[in-house]
Amino acid sequence: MSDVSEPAAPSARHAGSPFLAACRGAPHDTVPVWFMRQAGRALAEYRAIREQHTFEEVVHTPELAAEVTLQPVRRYGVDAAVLFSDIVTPLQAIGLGVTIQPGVGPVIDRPLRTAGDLDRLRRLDPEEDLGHVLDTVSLLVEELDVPLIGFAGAPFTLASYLIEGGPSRSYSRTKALMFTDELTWHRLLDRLASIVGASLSGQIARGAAAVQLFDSWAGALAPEDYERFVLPHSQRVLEQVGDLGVPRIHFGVDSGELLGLMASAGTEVVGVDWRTPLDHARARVPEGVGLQGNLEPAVCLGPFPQVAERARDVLRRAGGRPDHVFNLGHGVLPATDPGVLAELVELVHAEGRVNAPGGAQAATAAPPAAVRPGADRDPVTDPEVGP
Ligand code: 1CP
Repeated sequence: MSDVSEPAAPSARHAGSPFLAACRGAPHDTVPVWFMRQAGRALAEYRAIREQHTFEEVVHTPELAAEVTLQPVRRYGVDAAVLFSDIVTPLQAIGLGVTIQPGVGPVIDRPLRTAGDLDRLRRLDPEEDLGHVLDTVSLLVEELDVPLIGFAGAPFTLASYLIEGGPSRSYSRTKALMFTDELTWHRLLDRLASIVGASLSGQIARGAAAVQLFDSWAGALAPEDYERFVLPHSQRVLEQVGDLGVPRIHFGVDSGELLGLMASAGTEVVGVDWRTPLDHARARVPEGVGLQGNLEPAVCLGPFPQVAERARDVLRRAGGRPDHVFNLGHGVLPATDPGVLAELVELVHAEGRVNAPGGAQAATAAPPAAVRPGADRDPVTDPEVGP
């Protein structure tokens, strides 16, 4: 708990935070860990709140949203909290008619598909439009001992929901707009970049100590298309918050071929999904940019000894470098046993040792010889569990 009455700069408040140190590649002792989607349906205490309230009610009620954000911090002892909200919340706030449907995700009343639809994307004033979310940030900053991660959806991922009307497998309408009307495409992403940048800036102004830009579905694109149609807009988002003194994390799913480009968008850390072994990712991302990840989330549906073996492999591949933040390769699956995640945090804290700069070989986890060759690429049977 903070003992200061004025909100101090995040860096001062969290001087000893291993998470913030790792985001900067600064010296610290223990590998920090948090989980994407650490709040939510895997936790009985979350489901209990959702029995009483809709998703939107939780997000719009600062006390409830703060409570749901704190639940996984208490349960798991993670090194960072992540604001409970959604990537579409800023779009709801400017009146786009988005609902979060249980078991589905965000659904848009009237999808955006033509140049004429662009006018529906007005500017976002964070304090005016997202006051309830920012009040949650303020409550959390008072309450938390660990840094709070703010977040937003990147322009491409948001555009995919707006154009498709909801979750998609092929993104064919999104890509159709991209390839048939490039001018409208760039104008759409430019507007989204302004909205997203404003949302992140608002969260940082209220005390978020780091931000993550989720370009969850960018992996649907070939690198040349990502570079031409998406990167300039994500770059502009990250630039907008570049001078605000908090580390930025840039994440996408299935983004192995995009990692170098995503790193070049202007970020302190790139999030890596489970398909790319962390040491391979390291070779694709320039020095000076850290890595976050990347245990296969479905491994956590299995027995803990297997989770431990795979977590040790992630640590080994991270090599004890000071610029690694342990995470899953994507969000916690709802069927995950919270006990497994609690044990996983303990393991990372007990075994994830950071080497002193220029120090000896990784003291992390099992020696390479103990790891079965190709263990990281074992297919994990993937029971159909919704997001
Ligand atoms: O702990 C946390 O991370 C909770 C906060 C959080 C975050 C960071 C939620 C709550 N959503 C998100 C981001 C988010 N939302 C992303 C980026 C992260 C990712 O890739 O997983 C995306 C793509 C969404 C869109 C979304 N919202 C989906 C996915 C739909 C799809 O296309 O597959 C879903 C299911 C939602 C609803 C939602 N958001 C959050 C929760 C807990 C839920 C489920 C709601 C419920 O049933 O209670």
